[in-house]
Amino acid sequence: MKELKEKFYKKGIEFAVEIKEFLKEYGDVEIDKVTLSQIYGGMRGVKSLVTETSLLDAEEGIRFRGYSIPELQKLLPKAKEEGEPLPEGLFYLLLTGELPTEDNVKNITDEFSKRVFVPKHVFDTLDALPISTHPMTQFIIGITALQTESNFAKKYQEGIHKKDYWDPIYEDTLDLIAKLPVIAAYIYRRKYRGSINISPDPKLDWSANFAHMMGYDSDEFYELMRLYLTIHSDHEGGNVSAHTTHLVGSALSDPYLSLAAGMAGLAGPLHGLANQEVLRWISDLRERICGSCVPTKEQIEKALWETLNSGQVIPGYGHAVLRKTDPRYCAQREFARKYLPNDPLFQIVSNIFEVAPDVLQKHGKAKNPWPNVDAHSGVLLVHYGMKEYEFYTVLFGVSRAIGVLSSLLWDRILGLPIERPKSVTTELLKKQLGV
Ligand code: HAX
Repeated sequence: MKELKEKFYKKGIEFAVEIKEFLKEYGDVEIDKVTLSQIYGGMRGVKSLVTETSLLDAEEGIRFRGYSIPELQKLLPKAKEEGEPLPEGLFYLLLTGELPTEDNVKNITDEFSKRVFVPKHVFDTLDALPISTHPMTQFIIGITALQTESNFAKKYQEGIHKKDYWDPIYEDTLDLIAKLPVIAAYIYRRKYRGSINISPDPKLDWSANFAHMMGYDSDEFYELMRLYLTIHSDHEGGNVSAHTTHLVGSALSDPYLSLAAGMAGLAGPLHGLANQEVLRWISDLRERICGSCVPTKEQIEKALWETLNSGQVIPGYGHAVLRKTDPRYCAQREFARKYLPNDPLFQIVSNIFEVAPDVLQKHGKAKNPWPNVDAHSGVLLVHYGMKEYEFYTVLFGVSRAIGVLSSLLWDRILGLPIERPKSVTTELLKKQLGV
């Protein structure tokens, strides 16, 4: 693992020099103008952040270090031939910008395995919460309780040179990614399986081990987790979970606190919680209409209109940046076609896909009527028996940690400053415009 750390350091300091020169030459060049609508409209489209790990194109979808999801499904090392990529490989790619070898990936798996220990006080903290506590709330509390282990927080108190920040943050990043599945699985087993816990298995890769600790030991579920944890990891820097982690980290809050803040953002229904909302929407529909049947397209269309007319959103549809079907949706759809083509819930999700874009277009509000990542993940999980949809966003969070922590690490090696955009009042804006 020394090799990954050394490689990251070398790439980091080289890139920091490159950026310094870039800024020296072009620092005063204006890139885009900002409109009044953008200032009021959630800063949509305003280029005001740099995130090196991934880039989102409205038409094409996400590229991780330049690679699309189908490309990574071919190029990243796998646990089995023709299988799904190992997210450890994606982590290597995000940190170094290079595709890993099988050995590189194996070293990361081994390293995560060595770092799985979670101190007892974290479990005690979780045990003190009412069992009804939402899994995302438990997850955020679990991460915060684990903050006692932060290398960065300790080093900062001892006094550390700013050029060395990246080193303890690197250690915190690896520790966190290794330990999150243990915390997440503990929450799952505590809430839904009578607190009968399953120990990690050091022979398994990171995703399979997570599946194992939750109690899902089939090759197909392992494959699903590898795909799921790869594709949910990163979605450039402006989304709520990535931006929050970056923002909080910019105050030099350690990676534990920064990630907990990012996860609080992911827990919003317009962001990561949408995956639970999709399943809730489908379950409510089935209950109302026909119990366990497959609702017809007409019934789905009627239910979509009812949701819209009652002032609610269609979960799993729309996106702030994307203007086509999310490739993460497509990757999951392909998985379903391969492993569960006849699953009734897959049939329902496919029927919604046929009806919802048209309804949203007729409704005339959403700029993007196409499905996003969250429209498809639940059906795959339910197929393998994970019906507890309140837990789904925790799975998302474990994956998202790979992306946001990789970016945080890059922030610190590049020496990015505390974030502090300027806010204004309407009065000032009117004065500025002379109106
Ligand atoms: N259903 C109903 N209305 C929708 C909609 C949807 N799925 N998507 C957008 N709209 C509405 C917006 O609420 C907005 O209405 P108002 O003008 O009344 O405020 C209007 O259409 C324009 O919105 P937009 O510009 O197209 O979309 P935004 O960038 O404002 O919001 C969202 C993007 C993802 C939040 C939005 O599409 C949405 O609420 N989708 C449903 C929730 C969801 O699936 N979230 C997950 C997104 C992916 C993700 O982050 N995963 O973690």
